[in-house]
Amino acid sequence: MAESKQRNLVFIAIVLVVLLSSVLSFSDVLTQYKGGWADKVLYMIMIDRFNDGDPSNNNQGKGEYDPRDGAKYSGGDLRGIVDKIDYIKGLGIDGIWITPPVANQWWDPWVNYGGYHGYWARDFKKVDEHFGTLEDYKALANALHKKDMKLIQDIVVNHVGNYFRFRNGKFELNTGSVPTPAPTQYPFNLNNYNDQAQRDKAIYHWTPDINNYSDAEQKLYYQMSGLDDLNTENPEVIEALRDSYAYWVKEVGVDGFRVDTAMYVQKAFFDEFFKGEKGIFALKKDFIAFGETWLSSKPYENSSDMEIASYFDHGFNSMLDFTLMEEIKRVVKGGQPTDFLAYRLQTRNEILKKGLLVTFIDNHDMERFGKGVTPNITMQALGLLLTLPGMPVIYYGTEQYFEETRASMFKGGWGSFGENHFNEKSDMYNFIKDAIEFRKSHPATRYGEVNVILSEKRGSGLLVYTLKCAEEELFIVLNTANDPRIANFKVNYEPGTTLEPIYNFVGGTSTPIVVRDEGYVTLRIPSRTLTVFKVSEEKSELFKPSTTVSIALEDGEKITALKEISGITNARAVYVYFNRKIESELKIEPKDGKFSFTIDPFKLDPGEHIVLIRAVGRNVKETVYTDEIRFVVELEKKVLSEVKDPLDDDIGFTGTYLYPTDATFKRQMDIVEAKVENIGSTLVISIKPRDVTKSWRPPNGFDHVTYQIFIDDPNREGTGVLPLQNYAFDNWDWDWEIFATGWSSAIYSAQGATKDKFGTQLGSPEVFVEDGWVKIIVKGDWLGNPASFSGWTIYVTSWDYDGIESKFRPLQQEPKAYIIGGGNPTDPLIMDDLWLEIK
Ligand SMILES: [Ca+2]
Ligand SMILES: [Ca+2]
Ligand SMILES: [Ca+2]
Ligand SMILES: [Ca+2]
Repeated sequence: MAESKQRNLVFIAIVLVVLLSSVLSFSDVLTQYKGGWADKVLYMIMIDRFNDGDPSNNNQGKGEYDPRDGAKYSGGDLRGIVDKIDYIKGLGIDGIWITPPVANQWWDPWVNYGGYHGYWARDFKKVDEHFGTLEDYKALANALHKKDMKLIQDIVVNHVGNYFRFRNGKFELNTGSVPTPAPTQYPFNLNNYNDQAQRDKAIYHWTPDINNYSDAEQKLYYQMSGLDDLNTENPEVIEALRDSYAYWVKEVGVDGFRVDTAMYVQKAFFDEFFKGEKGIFALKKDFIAFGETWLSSKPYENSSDMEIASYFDHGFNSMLDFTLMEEIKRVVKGGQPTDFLAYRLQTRNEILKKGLLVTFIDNHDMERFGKGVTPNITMQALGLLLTLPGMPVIYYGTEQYFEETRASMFKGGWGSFGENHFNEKSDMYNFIKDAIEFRKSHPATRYGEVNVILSEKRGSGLLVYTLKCAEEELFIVLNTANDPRIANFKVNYEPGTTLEPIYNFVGGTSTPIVVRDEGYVTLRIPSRTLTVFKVSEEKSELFKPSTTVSIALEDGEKITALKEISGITNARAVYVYFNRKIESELKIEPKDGKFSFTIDPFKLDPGEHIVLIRAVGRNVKETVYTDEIRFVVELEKKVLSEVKDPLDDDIGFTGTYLYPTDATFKRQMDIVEAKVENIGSTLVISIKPRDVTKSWRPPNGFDHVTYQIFIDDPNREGTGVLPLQNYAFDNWDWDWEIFATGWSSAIYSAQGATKDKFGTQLGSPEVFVEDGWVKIIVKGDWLGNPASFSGWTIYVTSWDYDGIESKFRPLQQEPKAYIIGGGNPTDPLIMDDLWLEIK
């Protein structure tokens, strides 16, 4: 009786919150999370790779354990986590998210891979033998709770391991599966389609593997990567899953779930699973459930953001923020326009009103953010994450500069190089610790609404925004470029207001900003920094300079040819800046109050550019600026070279190479045709592959081929070595390398390139598919804005890249599911190639 009354009250409270949230401001809505999950920072742990607290459980004697092999168990366990709670807590972490601890399929002979990661269940209600016992799990929960920390369990409801398949329409059982040929828990053990009684129970969807991820029907009801798809519409399955997972809440005291592969299960399932009297939420107060829906939105597009948010209407009270992760990667790591991030942050303002977003920069299923970049870039991304609303998650090993996605923290595990990595003195550990401390003392980082003031439409550079909540307003300045920037713009503060820098995440500026007449501020920001400013109570006296300056250029003017710009000033010296780059500074001494300079559009990329003039009078105090004036460069696209390539030559230099045997491989690596065009100093490289496939949902629109493209400017000295491809030229050298896959892209200069290492990353070119062509846009800024491409050569090669392992697919004598055959490991990793020569 009392309980149902309480429930009614809860119901009324929820209705009120829903009603109010339509009229409440953003920060009012977010402030409701106060004291709850929005105040927390999590740490994600892959149990097998974190710490080994009990070596006796490592080897279960079925050939499934081998720390030298990344596909097998390494020995980490639940007790190992207990031993390292102080290390985790020391970072300022409030809770951990662990990969599934449940009993798994240890080895799948069909794919030659192990279930050490926990996502291939054998029994949802039992702790895996490698990770310990139920008592160990309870001990972990207790140890965490004693330190006021939370425990989030990763759960899977879409599938178990891979115990059956349909091949060419024929049903097969995975009889060689280790340790058992089928799940051991009822009713999931009823997986034999050939047994009429089991077939009729319909515990599974009796369907083939997904081969098209854009088919909504396949996504829900087919087998994802061969993993046996549960019939999540069957009430018996729903009940068994609810019972299995309720067990961990009741028995162990788990505080929340992260739900794997949520978008492969129909949404109505989660209504039943979480809500209602028998639902998971009824078991524990303040329970959190966040879903994994790995979707990415294109720049300036929010359909995936909205799709993720739609799960708030189906049981989830929080969701993983995949679109923010992708955007941070594109902008901070990839050097793409900060305006992309500006758009995403403003989209999030709306979504955060509906539910909590769980934020991250990488996880166990993707290349680590820090892979291949200098630590200050990772720090910038983390600084951003830790000053934005949402619940941040730090993936284990980030604090120790890990680059390998699933490397081990403990010396006995795979990828550890025989060392323990629990170093509380590492700079990154302390960086994260300080950043979390800053977050906890500044409510605007947790409940602040983002208001973007300035962003960069051309590429990397400045992003300026405020974060405002009831208690405070912060002013954030980010520079994602590798060079210092200057900007002059209007803000919404009274003249004389001072903005004090209160935190520098990666060595920013310590100079306060004073708002000048008419609300203008000028920023000079070092490369790769993030600085937080706060409005100071004190007002500064303003000096009124008598300097004047103006130029004869209309805002928005089109420029199609060399153009001289004239100006008038009473200053001693004027300084011209293009596109907010301090390094572009051009100093001019005016004569008789006049000056002029030239704009050369051929040295600029097409599109919008900015020019800013600083004029200095008798002394520095007498400094004034023009407004930032925009002009638009318009140039025609010209074909520089085009070449047709033979069919069937995707066989390597030896003529013997064979594609991997997995069914998703077609003839993607056979290049049919290629061309290169220029628009001013920007190059557009187009490649036509024989087959364009999208078997694994690649955001760039193609998979199972990666292009390594080498560009030579004959006036520069580069290198003849092709990194990681077992090949070197002795009579030709390249200056830039483009790496392009369906998931990622990079441009490297030859500087620092060796046979084992890419050169220096300059950015991330835009890559997309159009009418069967893979197109790559190489900005002129990266190539030093050459006035002509005459005499340049481009060498195009194809191979395939494994994004999870972050390496080129290996070459061996025998082809395997994901291994290229017909060669030796030391032969060149080049399937097909061609040359583009520019006259
Ligand atoms: Ca162990
Ligand atoms: Ca499914
Ligand atoms: Ca299967
Ligand atoms: Ca070819």
